[in-house]
Amino acid sequence: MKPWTRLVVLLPLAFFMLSCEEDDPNYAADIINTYILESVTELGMTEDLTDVALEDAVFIEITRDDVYFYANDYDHCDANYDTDYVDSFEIDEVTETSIVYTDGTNDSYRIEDGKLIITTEGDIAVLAVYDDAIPPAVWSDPNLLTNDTYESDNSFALATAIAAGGTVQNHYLGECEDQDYYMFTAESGSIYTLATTTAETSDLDLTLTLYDANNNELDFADDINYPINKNPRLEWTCPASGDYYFVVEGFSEWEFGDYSVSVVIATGLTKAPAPSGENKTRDYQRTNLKKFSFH
Ligand SMILES: [Ca+2]
Ligand SMILES: [Ca+2]
Ligand SMILES: [Ca+2]
Repeated sequence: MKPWTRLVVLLPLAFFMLSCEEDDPNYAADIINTYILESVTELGMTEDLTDVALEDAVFIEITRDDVYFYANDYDHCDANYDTDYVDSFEIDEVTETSIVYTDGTNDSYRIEDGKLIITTEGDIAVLAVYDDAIPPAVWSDPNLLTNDTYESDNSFALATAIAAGGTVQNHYLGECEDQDYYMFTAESGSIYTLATTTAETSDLDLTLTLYDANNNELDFADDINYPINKNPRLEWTCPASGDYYFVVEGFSEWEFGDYSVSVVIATGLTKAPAPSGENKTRDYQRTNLKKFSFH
């Protein structure tokens, strides 16, 4: 209901009841909602975020008193962590065109095609209404990851088969102790190189643990060359033909990002190519989250 419509309906009732209700339009009611950040325009450049996975999305909740920002964060892994938002600002009042904060700053807003459009110093954020619960469950449950087509694979029973011929698979390590299990078939006496690769700009720090068919640990690798290359690489001579497993996981629980993995027969210095996707979107959004803290 538009503010003026509400006035038309409510004012006669107010007069009838001889009440002293305020007759100012309640503009706050028009913007109180939960939103997902849909696009950001900075310096005239628009970044469309409509296809971003929930793992990397930014959510904004506007209540009568505050604006809350939600971004995926390792703190969501902690069951005792009781503040889900990463930033918040107290609202003083909402006018027809502005959100005024208690610190004296304000942002312009308008509603267009059901979307809330915020303008801050010439930059624009488009917020679409989000109907599901926030933060989304995927932020704390690696089994729900939507941007890793091999999930769920957090156990030996769910291990992904990978050929020992140099096939490269692209995976995503989620926060909150995502583990990616792999199974490959090896031949006695052959030398295998198990390795991950990440984009040069990635901070992802992975480890790799090798197991036999009975889930006994055989070997472990962390960094090729810390801190320059934090990928694990394991060279291993197979003692007996059969199936073997390995697990790729983060060095710490707050690691996240894209990586590639390969198993190659180490006849030379075969190197897996860099992953096709890197996690730039996430970094970009983090930058913009600060920008669109509205201040
Ligand atoms: Ca994964
Ligand atoms: Ca996994
Ligand atoms: Ca590592």
